[in-house]
Amino acid sequence: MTVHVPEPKVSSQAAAVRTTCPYCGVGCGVIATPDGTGGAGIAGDTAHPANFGRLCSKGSALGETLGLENRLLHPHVDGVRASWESALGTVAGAFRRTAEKHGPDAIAFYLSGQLLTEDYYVANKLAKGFIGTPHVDTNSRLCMSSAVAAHRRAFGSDTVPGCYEDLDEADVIVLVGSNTAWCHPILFRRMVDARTARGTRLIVVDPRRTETAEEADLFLGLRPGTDSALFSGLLVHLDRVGACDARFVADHTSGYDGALERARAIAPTPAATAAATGLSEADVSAFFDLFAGTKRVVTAFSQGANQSAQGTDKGNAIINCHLATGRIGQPGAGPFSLTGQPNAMGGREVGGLANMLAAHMHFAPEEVDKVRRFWNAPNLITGEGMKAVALFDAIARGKIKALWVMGTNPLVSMPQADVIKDALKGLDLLVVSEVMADSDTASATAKKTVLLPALAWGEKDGTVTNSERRITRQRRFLKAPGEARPDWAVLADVGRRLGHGAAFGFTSAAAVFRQHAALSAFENNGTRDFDIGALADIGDAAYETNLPVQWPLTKRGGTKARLFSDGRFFTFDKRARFVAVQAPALAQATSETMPFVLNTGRVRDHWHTMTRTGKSQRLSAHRPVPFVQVHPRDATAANLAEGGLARVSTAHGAAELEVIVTEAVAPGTLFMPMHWNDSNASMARVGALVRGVPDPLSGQPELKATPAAIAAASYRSRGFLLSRDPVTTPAGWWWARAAIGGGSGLQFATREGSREAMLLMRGLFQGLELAEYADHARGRYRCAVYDGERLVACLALGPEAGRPDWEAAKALFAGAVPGAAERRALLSGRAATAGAGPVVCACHGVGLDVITAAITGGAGSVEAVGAACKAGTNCGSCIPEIRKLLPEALARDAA
Ligand SMILES: Nc1nc2c(c(=O)[nH]1)N[C@H]1C(S)=C(S)[C@@H](COP(=O)(O)OP(=O)(O)OC[C@H]3O[C@@H](n4cnc5c(=O)[nH]c(N)nc54)[C@H](O)[C@@H]3O)O[C@H]1N2
Ligand SMILES: Nc1nc2c(c(=O)[nH]1)N[C@H]1C(S)=C(S)[C@@H](COP(=O)(O)OP(=O)(O)OC[C@H]3O[C@@H](n4cnc5c(=O)[nH]c(N)nc54)[C@H](O)[C@@H]3O)O[C@H]1N2
Ligand code: SF4
Ligand SMILES: [Mo]
Repeated sequence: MTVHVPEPKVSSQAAAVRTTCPYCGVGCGVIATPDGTGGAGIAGDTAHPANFGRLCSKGSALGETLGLENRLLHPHVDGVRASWESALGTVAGAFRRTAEKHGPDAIAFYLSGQLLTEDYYVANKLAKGFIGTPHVDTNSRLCMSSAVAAHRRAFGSDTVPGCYEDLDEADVIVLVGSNTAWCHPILFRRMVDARTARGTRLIVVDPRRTETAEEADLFLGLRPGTDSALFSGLLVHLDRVGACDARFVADHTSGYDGALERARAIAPTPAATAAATGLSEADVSAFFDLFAGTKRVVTAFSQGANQSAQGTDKGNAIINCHLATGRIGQPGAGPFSLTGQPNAMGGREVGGLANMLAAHMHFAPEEVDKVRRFWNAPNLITGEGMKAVALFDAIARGKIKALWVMGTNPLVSMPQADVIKDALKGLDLLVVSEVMADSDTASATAKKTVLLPALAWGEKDGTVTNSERRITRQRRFLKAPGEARPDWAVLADVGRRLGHGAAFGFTSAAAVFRQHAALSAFENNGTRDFDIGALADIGDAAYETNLPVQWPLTKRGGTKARLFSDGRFFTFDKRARFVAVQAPALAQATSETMPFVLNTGRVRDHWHTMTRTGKSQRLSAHRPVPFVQVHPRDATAANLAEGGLARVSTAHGAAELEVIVTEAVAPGTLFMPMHWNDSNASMARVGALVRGVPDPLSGQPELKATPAAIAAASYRSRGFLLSRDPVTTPAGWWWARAAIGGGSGLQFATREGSREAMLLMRGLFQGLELAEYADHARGRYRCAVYDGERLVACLALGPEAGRPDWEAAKALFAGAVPGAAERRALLSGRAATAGAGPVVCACHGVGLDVITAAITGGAGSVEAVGAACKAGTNCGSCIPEIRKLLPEALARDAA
């Protein structure tokens, strides 16, 4: 059966379109104004309740990521371009054969919190109801499955009780394992505004002194993995000082005594809490007093809590303290799981995790029966499937024969990614739905490999749900490029090819959404938190215009900004549960050979595996190379210099990274970002290093604490090469590539010297004019390549330990046609004019040197710096970095 999916109208006029940012879970409203040539102007939507017009650096730079370079535009089978007909025929045929020969549970799906709800819904329905495999998991397993498990244990449902207004209305905000200033920047601005407006105090709990910590009133730099001890100590303290809400505890909860007894065993006193967490007793007491003495407390948590082998307990230890004080579902008070991906919540709503069925239903027989009847599903599964770590393990063991990966890049983001890379080779069928042709996972191969081109942000239509349960539309404002199609339509096509025409006859995203909404309300009657029944009959026109809305949104009850305000939860007796948590312990101890704890996470301007933010030169300027943060004490001991290269290794793999020596990390710990991958760095894939011991309850792997070793990596020369098109580096070089104005920028290190570099340039750019400066005795070589007047490449190489400064050369390269003085400057390596330094403010492209000059010139505050050089005046994501440069901060650091 063929179903005609009408092309939604895209006006060629520059009509502004309201849509949602495709990055983080804040879910900011964006107004995109297409320029008619494939690009678009981007602005914050002042009417959107998540951001009121603000965008962070990543959101602001969305316009720079719309280009079609490296896009996957056509289906491919085994590396050869194929028609949709033949590619989907291959997929459906292989699925059918696999199911016949090995059973349907030899087929697996690995999905993503970045899919739209409609994509996710169809994938879940196809797999769990019609193919009949329970093995559907998602990258959200790596992201917030511990928060989900903690919610379910405490509330009987996976409910985020609060809303963003709680952040505006809180008097204390505790951020646990959350680098909010960089990872949820617009929410962070709301928190900082609250501080200005009402004196809200910010407390940051993180083993690393992050940019968020820099802004905090109290920073608790605890030992990795010890959060449960901190919150156990807090529970004991709340009880002791009488800060608990005895009435709420008695009327609306159960399990208090057991949880308290366990907490007393873990951290009976502030002194014991200090000992268990490595904090000072004074800091512990200050935290306890602030929490106990303030009614309006929000505790927001993300990956430092979730990505832990005890992530579920960490979540419950936090929730326990809110239940004990009755601070839940009230204005300005509650536990708040900050979701990472734009549609982490939508994935939970459709049931995209392996331990869920659909629409917040699990596997109770009556739930299975409901979903079976609603879908009229012939092969509905009756129990949980394998969670990500176990799933990839089953692939390695040959239990799974066919895998469909959609909207995620597990060869970078999964722990033990090298093992997974090998495992995929053994699959009979690997299907990858991608927008980029060159992602690490799109480059993987199996016995049969099918690549399916997906529509990207700006090209597709659907909905996403943000951290506060707000459903917002992503709308299309660009034409579909090549043969790319929406993921939901491709999944439905496969469903039809497998003989399920009636169930997969969807002709629009709106039609999928209506069915999803109807299922949420199906025989619900208030038994399930997720109910958007009021949208089950939404017309196409209203789907175009009506949203954003917050769930629940029932036919009769309307919407609620906060849940549990009435003290009624979704357990059978309507009481919330206290949970007795385990004493903290790292999943894996360090050893003599692996003496460091390797922590991993994010930087301000890159998104995950960089397939999109990597296209933006603005975003690539902030942190152009992969790095490892090392404490000065450890750097000295291991002979590591700032800007030099180091090899970080674990039992699973290794990476070579630039060293940042900083007291932001504690002695004995290292921090490495998760973003770089095999297409933009020689050896910096985080997944290769990380062990990933799963939490026993949620299955979320520990990504923040792998035993590791570090040693200097020695190379003879360091340098950079700017070119219009990316240049392939010789084997054995260390390199990292970043987008720069007008081309591609390569930072490299090599065991070769200036002569070899000279030969390389002469070989690469034969027939063009090479202006060269060589001092082989000192190992220096500089070269600028011209095509007529136009600068087409530029290389600098020297023996320095640190990275040569490329800012001046980058500026000239972006200008394309340098004048005489500038040509000389390129060869001398000295800037023709005063340099700007490494970029701090991505929005206005303001460099470190400019900001320091403004401060030296008398600018004594963030505002004054902004007035002097514009830095920090747009999205504000760089304000913590600017504040660190102010005399006050420098004086504090020196003290
Ligand atoms: N710029 C940017 N923003 C993003 C993303 C991105 O890729 N780039 N991704 C989005 C996604 S999907 C997610 S999930 C979020 C993640 O947002 P965050 O959770 O804020 O980000 P991470 O950097 O992964 O980790 C947060 C912090 O946990 C700390 N941590 C490590 N171990 C512990 C511990 O034992 N206890 C405590 N308390 N803290 C610990 C780390 O030092 C780190 O600073 O960001 C979202 N926003
Ligand atoms: N060591 C370590 N590992 C981590 C983390 C960590 O902190 N440390 N964080 C974990 C977390 S929280 C997360 S969320 C994951 C994120 O990890 P991934 O999900 O692997 O990262 P992304 O780069 O966001 O991958 C999304 C992929 O989907 C593609 N894509 C974009 N839009 C579409 C679309 O519309 N359709 C399709 N089919 N494809 C699309 C992109 O090009 C990209 O390749 O990483 C996890 N891994
Ligand atoms: S905070 Fe930034 S990345 Fe997150 S949704 Fe808003 S603009 Fe996008
Ligand atoms: Mo995430």
